[in-house]
Amino acid sequence: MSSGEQVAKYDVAIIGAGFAGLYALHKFRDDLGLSTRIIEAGTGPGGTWYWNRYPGARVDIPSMQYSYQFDDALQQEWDWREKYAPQGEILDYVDHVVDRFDLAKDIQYNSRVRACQYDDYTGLWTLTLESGEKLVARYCIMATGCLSAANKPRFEGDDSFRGEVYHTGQWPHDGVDFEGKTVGIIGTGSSAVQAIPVIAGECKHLTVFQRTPNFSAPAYNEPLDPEYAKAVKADYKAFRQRGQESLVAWDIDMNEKEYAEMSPEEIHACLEERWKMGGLFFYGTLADLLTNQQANDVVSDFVREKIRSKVDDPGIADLLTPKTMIGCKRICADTNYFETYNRDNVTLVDISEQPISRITPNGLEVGDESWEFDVLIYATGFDAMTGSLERIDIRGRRGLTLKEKWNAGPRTLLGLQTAGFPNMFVIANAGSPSVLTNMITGIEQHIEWVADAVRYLQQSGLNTMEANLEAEDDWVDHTNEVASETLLLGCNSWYLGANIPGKPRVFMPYLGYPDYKQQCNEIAAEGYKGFTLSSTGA
Ligand code: N01
Repeated sequence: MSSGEQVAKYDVAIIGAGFAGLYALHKFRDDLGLSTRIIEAGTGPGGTWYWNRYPGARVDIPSMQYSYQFDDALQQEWDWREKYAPQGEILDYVDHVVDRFDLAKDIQYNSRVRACQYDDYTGLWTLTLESGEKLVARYCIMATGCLSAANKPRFEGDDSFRGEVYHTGQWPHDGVDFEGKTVGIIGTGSSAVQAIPVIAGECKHLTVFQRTPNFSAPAYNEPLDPEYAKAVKADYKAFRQRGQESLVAWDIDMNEKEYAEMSPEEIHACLEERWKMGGLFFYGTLADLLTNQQANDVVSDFVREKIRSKVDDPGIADLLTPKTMIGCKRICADTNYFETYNRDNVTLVDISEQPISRITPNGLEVGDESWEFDVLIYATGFDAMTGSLERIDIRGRRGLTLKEKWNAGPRTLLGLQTAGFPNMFVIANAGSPSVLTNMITGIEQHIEWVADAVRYLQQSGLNTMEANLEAEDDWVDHTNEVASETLLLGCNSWYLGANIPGKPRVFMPYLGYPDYKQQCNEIAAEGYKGFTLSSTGA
C-alpha cells in the first residue's frame, strides 16, 4: 500500500452477501456494534440463489425449514408461497431480510475480492478488490459459499461454438428464450435434473449428454397449504427444535430403525411411504442407509425400480438407472425428470464410455457421432467448497497462502478456522456439516459461534483468535474417522472433490450436525480450547 493512500477500515469484513454474509452483517453490526462491510461480486444479494437462475431452480428442503430462525418476528411475518420455494421466491425473501434489517447500506456490490492478506504486526487483514480498491479489517468472514465457483470443464474447440453458451450456475438475469431452438445440455446432476424438464417443455429439441445417472425422488412440489403454515407458526420453536436435533439440521422425520431391525415387508412398506413423502425425505428411510451396504442396496434397488417404471424405452430406462449407491451424491428432488425422457423432443446420449471429443461450431462430437444445437448448457457443477476460497489469493502469517496450506486438501479446526490465518473465519464450508445439512441452520450456528467468540475476545481485552495446529490435526483426523464409518468414501462425488481433475480426494464436510454443535459448544465453554487467543497490534 503506498503511503497516503486512503483505505477504508472496518472491524469486520465479510466476503459474500448470501445467507451467511447477510446474517453475519446483522449480527456483527447490530448485536456487537462493530463496523462491518460486505463485499459481494454480484449486483444483488442472495449468493447461490442470485447466481443459479436456471429454469426449474428451487430449494430441495421445505421452505418452512429453509429460512432463518434467529428472529421469531421474521419467521412469523414471512409467508412462503410454495412447499419448495423456487429461486425467485427465495430472492424475494432475501430482499425482505435485507430491507427489514436495513442491510443494503453496508453491502458493496459489483466488487470481487481478489486477495486477502494478513499483516503479522498489525493483526489486520487487507482485502484487495479486482478494481484495485483496498480495505482493511480486523476480522475477515469468508461467507463465500460452497457451490459458488462454477466448474466449466475445458473441451477441445470449446471457443469455437457459434451458438449461445450458458452455465447453470451463472444464468443470465433476463432468462433464456428457448422457443424454436435446439439445445444441448452437459451433465445430469441436481441442476440438470431440475432444468431438463422445464427446458424440454420450452425448446424444439433437447439433447442430454449424461456421464453418470443420478438418483432422484419426486419433490411433489405444490402451493404451500396455509393451514400447514399456520400450524407450524403456532409452534415454530418446537418445529425448529426437531431440526436442531436432526443429523441433517432439518426435520426429516427420520425412521430410527436400522435395516436389521425390520422385516423385508416392513422395509418395503416404509420405502413406499417415504417415496410418497418425496424429495430428500427419502433419506429418512433406514437409519443406517449411509453406513450399511445391505441397507443401502435395498433402498437403491427400490429407487432403480421406480426409475425403470417411469421410462417407456427400456434401453433409455437402463441408461438412466444409477449403478452407484444411493446417497453417494445428494439425492435430487425432481418434477417429472425421468418422465421427460418419454418426450419425442428429448434425446439421451450416454457419454460414460466415450467422453465428449470436442466442441464444434455447431454443437459437439462424441467419438464419430456429431450433435448439433443452437444453445449449449453446461450443467457441470462447481469446484465445491474449497473452490470459492482458493480462487482468492489468501495469505496468512508470513505470507503463507491458503492454496499451499490446503495443497493436500482442506485442514481446519471445526471448519471455522485454519492455523496460520488468524481472525479469518470460514462459514459453513469444509470441515463442518455445511452441505450435508440445512445450510441456513448451519450458517446461523456458525455466525452465532463466531460472534460469541469475538465478544469473548473483546471482554477479555484481546483481539486475535487462531486455530492451533495440533487441535486442527485432531479435527481433521476426527472428520476423516467419522466419514470412514460411512459408505461415502467408496464412491465418487464432489464431497470428495472427485469432480475436479487433480483435486485432492478428501471427504470435505463433517457428517452429523448435533454432534458437531455440541463439540463447538464444549470448546467455547472451555475458553475456546484448541484456539490461541491473544492481542496483536495497537
Ligand atoms: O452439479 P453436479 P450440479 N463431461 O456436480 C457432469 C446442489 N444443488 O450443479 O457425475 C461430462 O452434481 C457430471 O457428471 P459426473 C446440490 O448439493 C442443489 O448439478 O461427474 N459431464 C454431473 O452429471 C448438488 O449436489 C439443488 O460423471 C461432466 C454434472 O456434470 C450441487 O448443487 C439444485 C463433466 C454435474 O453435477 C451440484 O449440483 C441444484 C465432463 N467433463 C444444485 N464434468 C437443489 O435442489 C461434469 N460433468 C437445492
